[in-house]
Amino acid sequence: MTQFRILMIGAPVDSGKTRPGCLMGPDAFRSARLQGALEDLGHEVRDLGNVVPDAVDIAPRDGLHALPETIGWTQSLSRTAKAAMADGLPIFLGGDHSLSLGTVHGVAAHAAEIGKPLFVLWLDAHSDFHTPRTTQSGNLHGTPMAYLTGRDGFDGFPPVPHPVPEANVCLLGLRSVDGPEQEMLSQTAIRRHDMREIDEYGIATPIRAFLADVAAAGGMLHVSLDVDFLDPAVAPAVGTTVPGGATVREAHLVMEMLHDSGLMCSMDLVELNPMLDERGRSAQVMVDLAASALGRRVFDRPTPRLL
Ligand code: HAR
Ligand code: MN
Ligand code: MN
Ligand code: MN
Repeated sequence: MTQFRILMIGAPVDSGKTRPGCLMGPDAFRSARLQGALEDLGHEVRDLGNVVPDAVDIAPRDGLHALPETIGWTQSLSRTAKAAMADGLPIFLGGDHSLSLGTVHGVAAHAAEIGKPLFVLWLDAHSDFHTPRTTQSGNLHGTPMAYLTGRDGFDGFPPVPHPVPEANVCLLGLRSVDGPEQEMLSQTAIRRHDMREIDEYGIATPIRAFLADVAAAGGMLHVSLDVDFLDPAVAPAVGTTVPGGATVREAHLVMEMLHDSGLMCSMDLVELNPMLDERGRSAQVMVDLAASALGRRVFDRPTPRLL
């Protein structure tokens, strides 16, 4: 098995929504033994500690929760991500999903520098495709995909010189997409797969097609895993639960196929709110999923090809 140099980077971002708690996420992942689980697979793992947000001189804006702080995080995480990409495979321990405004921004800068196309897999109940102009909640964790694909409306944020091409984005697990998001998404080439499609065709079908395209393009893949991708019955520790999510087995299959593909270069683990957890079980399921994405398996065999 390919061994990686894995960099654990804490991103205790809690500014992307009003309900606090995600700032404890990085330590919950540490307490659930993420580092040991990855070392058990033979990887070299370094815990680089937690990032802090840049201090920025930006005015708050009505209707947007904690805008200056979120911009500060975007700046510092973009820099951190770009540097980490040159040094190993970063896993960003969130923190709410607004951290991806920064992590993917930095990963995209790295990809552009080495001349590889960047692909993004967004495992989430939500499309997170609002802009600061369309959001109804004012919660910026609902905006990263719009920012990273180059939508307007992100005044005060770092410019996006390397937007992720729409056709390189795959949203998987959708079951809560607001009206303005539906409208904007319908005008893009973004791949979007809701739970109904997963029910009808199985989760392997869309992910297999997407990974084949990443490989054919010689691309690199960033994976952003939101706790609410999972069904709340198995992962309750998230402020934005939506019933009808992925099962533990569906999520592991995605991770196992990611590992087999050898395409994943960076990962976010986001939205874990330990205040809402039950005996640490959501943290544990997220750690187990990360381990699957990095090679944990029962039998050493290639993916069975049945079709
Ligand atoms: N669409 C809703 C909003 O804008 C909920 C967004 C939830 N986003 C989170 N979880 N990152 O995906 O408020
Ligand atoms: Mn999300
Ligand atoms: Mn550049
Ligand atoms: Mn979500």
